[in-house]
Amino acid sequence: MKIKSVEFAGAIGQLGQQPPESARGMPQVAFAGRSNVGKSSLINRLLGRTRTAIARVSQQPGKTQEINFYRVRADLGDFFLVDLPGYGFAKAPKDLQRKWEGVIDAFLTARTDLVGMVQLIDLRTGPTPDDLRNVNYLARLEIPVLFAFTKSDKLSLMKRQDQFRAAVQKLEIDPDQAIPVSAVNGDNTQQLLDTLGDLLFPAADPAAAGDEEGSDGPAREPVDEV
Ligand SMILES: Nc1nc2c(ncn2[C@@H]2O[C@H](COP(=O)(O)OP(=O)(O)OP(=O)(O)O)[C@@H](O)[C@H]2O)c(=O)[nH]1
Ligand SMILES: [Mg+2]
Repeated sequence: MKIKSVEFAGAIGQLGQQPPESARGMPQVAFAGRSNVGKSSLINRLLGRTRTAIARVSQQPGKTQEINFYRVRADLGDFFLVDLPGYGFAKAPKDLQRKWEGVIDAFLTARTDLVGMVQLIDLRTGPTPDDLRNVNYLARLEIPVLFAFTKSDKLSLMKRQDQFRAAVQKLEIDPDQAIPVSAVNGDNTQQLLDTLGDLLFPAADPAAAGDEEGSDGPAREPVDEV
């Protein structure tokens, strides 16, 4: 999939607010993960906005404080990328954490146009207990999930492979559901974009036509929390 243009379309900052009007009826894919895991950075990279970021990035966890909607025009069609506030930010006050859980839960429960999620996990640490909790939560909501293991540039090739195998095992997922990525050097980000294209626009994928295997996408079973 090739991105043609992108614009900020609106945000949900409070319980009760709705997604922007322009997102209604449009396929959406949301990015979830721990604060500081690199959600906004990956979104910028996928959208080709490495020089002039559209999603704000910070070294301080807790940067994204709204559910942000980006309208994307791509060769396969128009869609929305949704940047969620991160979880697991230890310094965030408890009531703020609860507020965000409520806002995100309301959006995900009411979702009508969300076709799937990208769950980000830091490749260096692998899935944390917070990550496993979120993955189970998404499985309970029956949302199809792709896994992006971030910051792969921080590891040697050998370590990257070891960490990838360990994370896939811990998550109990098919390796095809996961991809190591780097927002810094762009490693595998085009592959992730192409996979998102298949998820967002299944009819546009000639390989999917006449698929006999009856694959119903990357939905997954809950795994044990640690
Ligand atoms: N080396 C490296 N650093 C990265 C990568 N992706 C993000 N970072 C850095 O990690 C930090 C956090 O990145 P963000 O994109 O703001 O993380 P986020 O998940 O959006 O964080 P919140 O908005 O707080 O939830 C920043 O300092 C980024 O420059 C990557 O692929 N490689
Ligand atoms: Mg962010």
